[in-house]
Amino acid sequence: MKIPKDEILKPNHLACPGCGAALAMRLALKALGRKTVIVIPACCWTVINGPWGKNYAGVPVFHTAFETTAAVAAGIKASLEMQGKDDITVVGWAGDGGTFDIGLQALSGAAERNDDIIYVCYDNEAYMNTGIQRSSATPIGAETTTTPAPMLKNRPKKDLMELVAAHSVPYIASATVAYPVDLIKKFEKAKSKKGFKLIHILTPCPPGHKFPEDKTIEISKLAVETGIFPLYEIEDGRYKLNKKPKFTGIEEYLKLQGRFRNISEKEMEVIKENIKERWRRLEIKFEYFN
Ligand SMILES: Cc1ncc(C[n+]2csc(CCOP(=O)(O)OP(=O)(O)O)c2C)c(N)n1
Ligand code: SF4
Repeated sequence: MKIPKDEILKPNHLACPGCGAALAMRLALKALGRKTVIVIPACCWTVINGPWGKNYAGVPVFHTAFETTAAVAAGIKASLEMQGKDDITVVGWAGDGGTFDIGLQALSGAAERNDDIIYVCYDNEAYMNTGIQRSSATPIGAETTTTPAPMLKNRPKKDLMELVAAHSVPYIASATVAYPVDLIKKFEKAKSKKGFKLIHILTPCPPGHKFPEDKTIEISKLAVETGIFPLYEIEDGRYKLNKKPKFTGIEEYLKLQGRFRNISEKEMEVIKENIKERWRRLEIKFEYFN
């Protein structure tokens, strides 16, 4: 596969060094192209895109209220269609707080109506923009400012893919910045399909997850290899695994990130059990719904 050379995301954006969310946008835009409108709620990406008058994304961006990403994206798409502009892709681009929690109602509404948009959740597993508070995407054992040690996050991460799958939409995929070709292909597929598409991207965050800024790719790769972040697609209800994990390196993944520095042996066992249990359920789907 040829990766498009066009760099739509401008290099002087305002992300922290090593930001997975900035890299995710750079790769996504390569697949989406310049005929794209992006809707962004309150999140790190509001800041990354620059202050008033700047627009480092390189395509039109509509900044909206936290709760409304999917509804606004659906409205913009409907308005473009009414004007006969059918060749513009409209993307809702929100963090995990704006997707798993605060924007979930609008997301569910757009998915149920099968609105013709791509909804992207860039998942840095906490509310990073406002100072690293726990979201329902934060994994078990993570330290955040609202789950300080010794009261670490004690509930499993919400399963966004399966939640959206319950709406019977045409396309759902997970991706991460460590696998750029896979990510770009998924955006190309989402762009080519009509109806509601969800892409869930794991985007490691150096200050939030507490790791050095040159470890973003290593960490996102380990997330897939350990089985912590499965790479798969659900296309018209059919499940397809994109990368089989080795199921090793869990300790290394956790050790690389300061947010897990206070986990106990017991919490480590819970994390491993959760990975096993999730894969037990997923493998049934890969086998019987393919
Ligand atoms: C209704 C509402 N509640 C709270 C806020 C404050 N706020 C702005 S950004 C943000 C965190 C966003 O977190 P997430 O969606 O995970 O994106 P990230 O910052 O991690 O990229 C919060 C709580 C707001 N703008 N609007
Ligand atoms: S806090 Fe994290 S997600 Fe936000 S800009 Fe910095 S690295 Fe990116």
